[in-house]
Amino acid sequence: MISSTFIPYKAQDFTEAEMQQKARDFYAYMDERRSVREFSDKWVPKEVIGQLIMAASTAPSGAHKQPWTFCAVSDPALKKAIREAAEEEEYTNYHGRMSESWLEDLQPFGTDWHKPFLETVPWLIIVFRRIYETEGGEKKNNYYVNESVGLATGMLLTAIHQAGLVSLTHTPSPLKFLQKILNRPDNERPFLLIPVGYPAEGAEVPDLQRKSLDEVAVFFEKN
Ligand code: IYR
Repeated sequence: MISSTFIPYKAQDFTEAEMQQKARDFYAYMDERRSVREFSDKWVPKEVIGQLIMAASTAPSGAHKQPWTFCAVSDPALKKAIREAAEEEEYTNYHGRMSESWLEDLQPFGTDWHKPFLETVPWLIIVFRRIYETEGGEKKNNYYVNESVGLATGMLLTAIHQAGLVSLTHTPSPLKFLQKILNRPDNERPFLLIPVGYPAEGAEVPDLQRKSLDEVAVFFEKN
């Protein structure tokens, strides 16, 4: 329950020069984050995964409902079941369900329906959207669920990066099989599947260019 009392906000206190430096450094650091598809099987402790999830769960959310559930899977039998179901859907995607132009757009990434990393990686985090809560036997819809869960997931990816680990934002589609395999309740809907671990030795990533500031921002300046 949210308390209706207010407490002072502890403001951070940087000089403008410090702020400039921090902004530059953080951009440079975030620019090193890459989606990785080749994972090592090296173990990552459960406590670390828990802390990363707690960082994600600090995201803002509609009416502070925190409408997310993060399922963290290291059980080999479950990882195998998830891999098999994901590969079945992806096989259909790559053999007819995705358009020619979509397949063309994916060419540079070298993806196909094989998803061995779903078993190799120490942890799979499956993010669920909680579309409603049941309070006193009554269904109450959550607010801005997609926005909230998208924000939390972005913060999760940031937390994973700053811990020195790598992840992949994996979107097997449709995702419904995750609900079944993990036996999640009706108010939860799968959102994303995120393998988390160390990169495999010699892992490679596509040589991508990111858009410039001019391409992604428009400033409407004061005089
Ligand atoms: N979900 C498929 C296909 C895929 C789609 C997009 I858009 C990507 O950026 C990458 C992959 C897969 O995971 O292979």
